[in-house]
Amino acid sequence: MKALILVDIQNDFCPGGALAVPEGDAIIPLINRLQPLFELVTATQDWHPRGHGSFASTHGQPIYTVIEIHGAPQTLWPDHCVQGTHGAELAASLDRARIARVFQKGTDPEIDSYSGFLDADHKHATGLADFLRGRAVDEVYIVGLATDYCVKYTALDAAALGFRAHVIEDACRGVNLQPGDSEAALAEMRTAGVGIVKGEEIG
Ligand code: VGL
Ligand code: ZN
Repeated sequence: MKALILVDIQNDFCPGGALAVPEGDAIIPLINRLQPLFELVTATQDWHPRGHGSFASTHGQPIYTVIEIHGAPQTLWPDHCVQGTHGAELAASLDRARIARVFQKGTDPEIDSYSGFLDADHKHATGLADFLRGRAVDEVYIVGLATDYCVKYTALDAAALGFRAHVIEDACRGVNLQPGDSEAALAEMRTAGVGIVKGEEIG
């Protein structure tokens, strides 16, 4: 059984948002066309408390500084996807009718969670893996934002957790703090056994 996972298609990652991904909203029409091709659709939602440890403002540091938190490098972001704000809501043009459940992540004030499955410290699960296994899903297709962060870590965890994992590359966009970050992320996913496909190949 195959499932489609919609990663962080939220206002703050779309143009005009607090952490806008270039062309972040351009993927939504394709994703809406893909949804009916899957029996199960789930979504993830970046959902940070105010003063989250991944926010530059929390540390009084410039955005995009990399610091160490609990022994791991952490990029510091503009405040984004704060619980209950408009920026944290799923983008209005995303078709919600077929989304069986939304899994929130990044809720621990101190630990970031790029992956839709597990926090960065790999101690806390969102429940997505159990939900999928409970519905006999063994294969996942991942789309959304951002290719070089949450899509990448969601896909790497999906493969590590034993799902046959694919990323639909034209249904994703990257932050690209450095030019080429998205390409490098796709290469890393491919090396980890994640299939990289195009939307037109699904059907
Ligand atoms: C993301 C940076 C910070 C993402 C989330 O959804 O890719 N990126 N929080
Ligand atoms: Zn975040």
